[in-house]
Amino acid sequence: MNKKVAFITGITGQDGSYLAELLLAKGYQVHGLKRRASSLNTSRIDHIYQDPHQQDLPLFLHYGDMSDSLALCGLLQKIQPDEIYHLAAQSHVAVSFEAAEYTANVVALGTIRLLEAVRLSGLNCRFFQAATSEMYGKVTSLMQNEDTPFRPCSPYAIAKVGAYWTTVNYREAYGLFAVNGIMFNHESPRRGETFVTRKITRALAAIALGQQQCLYLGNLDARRDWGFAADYMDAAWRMLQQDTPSDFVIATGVQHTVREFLQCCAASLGISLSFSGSGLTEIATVLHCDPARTPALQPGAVILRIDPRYLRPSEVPSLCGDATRARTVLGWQPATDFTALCQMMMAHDLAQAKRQALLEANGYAR
Ligand code: NDP
Ligand code: GDR
Repeated sequence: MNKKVAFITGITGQDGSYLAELLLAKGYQVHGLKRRASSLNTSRIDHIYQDPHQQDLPLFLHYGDMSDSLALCGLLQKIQPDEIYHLAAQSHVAVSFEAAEYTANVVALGTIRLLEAVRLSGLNCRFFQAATSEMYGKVTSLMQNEDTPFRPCSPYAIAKVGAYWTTVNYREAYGLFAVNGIMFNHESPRRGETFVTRKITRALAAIALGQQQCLYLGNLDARRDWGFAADYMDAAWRMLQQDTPSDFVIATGVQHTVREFLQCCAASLGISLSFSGSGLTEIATVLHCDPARTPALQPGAVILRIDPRYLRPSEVPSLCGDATRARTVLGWQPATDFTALCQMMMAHDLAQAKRQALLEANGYAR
């Protein structure tokens, strides 16, 4: 039997790397869109990408950009995918306030470009769009499902609402198997370093080893529903295997504050924290720590302060997903809970920080 062919935009990102692994394990031929950068940007997939001169691996990378319709059309005609996973985006909410037009171009228009390329190529393929809980924005309901109205409050979220409705429109207007996965926050050791979870785990690792004194964050009260990225890519794949196309919320159904994420990660290093002050003066102080595990750290050390530069012009206060449909229709459920996620990310970043320290101590790194 011929291998199924998948095309992933955003393959070099967090989700793209997990999805590529999953599809290769299922026997797919995988093609990924990679944008040109002045330095290598494939670190998340280097472990699965091998020199095509050496080995016949079913993973192919193609240069292109979501701003380039002609390139997208040409690639689809060449690749002839059975399934498209559209993950490419300027995905940072805070950055979108500073790069609103660019974000709209890549996220909203980029999705139109890709769907038009599918339509004009006459392809009979299935299409997954990476929609987001950010579309709910300043929502008032405690939990959000597929019927909850959108109230976006950032350029990123507004662009994603456009991409969401474009996907629905191509399904209704042209009968395309096109679906939105409304994914709540999902993280991993491969998460971009400037998202709050990874920023916390990297900083705590450096603080534990005495390489950094203090971490600076913005809003600690924000509540998010955090899951593990690989679980969410499993849901994306399942969505494209259904008999009929429809949209699904993908979430754990459990929410925590940013403060709780920090506490949980610190606890996994044997550090307990005490929070005092409020608003911009809030700090976190080390209450207890284990000298055997974190010899550089002393009780009483202030390891967290607030920096107003990390506050957003408009914030999403609280999100928590109701993934009942995904559980019942897709048979999907997250395999990794909040504590396991914190421990996984913390262990990864501690090991990475130790490795770096060893290299530096032996003169092999800066
Ligand atoms: P990342 O930021 O890690 O990855 C984004 C990917 O898009 C990267 O491969 C990036 O390339 C690529 N990209 C960015 N701009 C362009 C462009 N102009 N042309 C082509 N490629 C581009 O995001 P995630 O993996 O975390 O998220 C994947 C998708 O899911 C995104 O659409 C995101 O908005 C959405 N999403 C994510 C959630 C999450 O919690 N992670 C939750 C809900 C939705 P490069 O590597 O070169 O930067
Ligand atoms: P989010 O993720 O905006 O939810 O978007 P992020 O990790 O950036 O922020 C989560 C919450 O933490 C608060 N916060 C900080 N955030 C960052 N980045 N840096 C800080 O220093 C900081 N301090 C507090 C934020 O204000 C926010 O409330 C992510 C992205 O992956 C999107 O692409 C995706 O669509 C959504 O998740 C679901």
